Amino acid sequence: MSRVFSGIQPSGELHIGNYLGAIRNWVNIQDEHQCIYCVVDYHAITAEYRPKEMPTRIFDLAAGLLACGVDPEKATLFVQSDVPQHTELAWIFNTVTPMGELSRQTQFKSKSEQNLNNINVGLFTYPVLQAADILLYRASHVPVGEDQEQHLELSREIARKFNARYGKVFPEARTMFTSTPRIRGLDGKAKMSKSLGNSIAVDETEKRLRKKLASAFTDPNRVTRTDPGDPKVCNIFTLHGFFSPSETVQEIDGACRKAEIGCVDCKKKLGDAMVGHFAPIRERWAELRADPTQVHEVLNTGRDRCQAIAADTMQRVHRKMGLVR
Ligand code: AQP
Repeated sequence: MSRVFSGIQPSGELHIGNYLGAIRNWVNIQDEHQCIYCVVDYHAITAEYRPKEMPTRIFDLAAGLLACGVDPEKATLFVQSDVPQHTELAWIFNTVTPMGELSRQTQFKSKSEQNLNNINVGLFTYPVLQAADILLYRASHVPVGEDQEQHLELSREIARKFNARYGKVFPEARTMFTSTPRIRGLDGKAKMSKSLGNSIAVDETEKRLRKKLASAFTDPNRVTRTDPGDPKVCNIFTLHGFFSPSETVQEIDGACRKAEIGCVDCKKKLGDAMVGHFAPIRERWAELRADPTQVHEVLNTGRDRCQAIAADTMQRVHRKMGLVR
């Protein structure tokens, strides 16, 4: 069984970009791989946040992941700050990471534009900590969305640099994408993202979900109800592909092209399908919120397993680097 690692930030709502771009994969592969999933709270602190809210965010995200189908019998779920070796290895990786490569990371550029008042060093070295997250567990595969590909390329380079300088410890982790690694937001253009305000949460109430869908952009060339639409460019149609039965998707495809269905009805059908899809997840999530001990037990078990692997990796790292007495 190959080892898989992936993480998600407790930086706000769990949205359907996270769900379709990453979490779906997390759930699908847990039978065939040894999966380690992490709530990456040290990453989340690179943006402004309220410390008082963080414990709830961490708990709620962990509960949400379990509700989405992460199975603690099959996969390990834990919180990053419970395993101090993440930051220890990140420091070591700082010493082999080329400054030039780090400066070329596009996420740093876009995040710093969004946070002009708080362009911190942690935001800059975020990909180094991410490399440490993955390589601490010597993971060979990382299921993520397309936005993370550049970071993963850097993690491979860091592994190569470390191995070349000190001797082989780390594999070069490969990226695992879902069939749609980039989910667009309600604007139909940009990546769905909490910070862009174009997202739909997994646990949206039915009322809010329908309201958000009503505001979503469709085919920009379809101006009136009688214009034929092009499902290929419509984000609502893309979402039907995930949530509606294939017959409905085919019907909508034909009807939209012939202007037999308008965007309002098309969105209503999508709303029906999404409400049905997410109902069991919302229900399970509510149960877990009501019984926090279950979630804490899962996270404690995850912490213990991960601490053991992390200690083993750091022992190998220290030996190779001569950091021993
Ligand atoms: N729109 C997306 N399409 C596909 N995959 C996505 N992911 C995030 N957005 C999309 C994937 O979700 C996983 C968790 O990533 P994260 O914790 O880094 O989430 P995020 O980047 O915090 O999500 P946001 O909404 O984009 O946050 P902000 O706005 O704060 O930057 C990753 O595998 C990611 O690829």
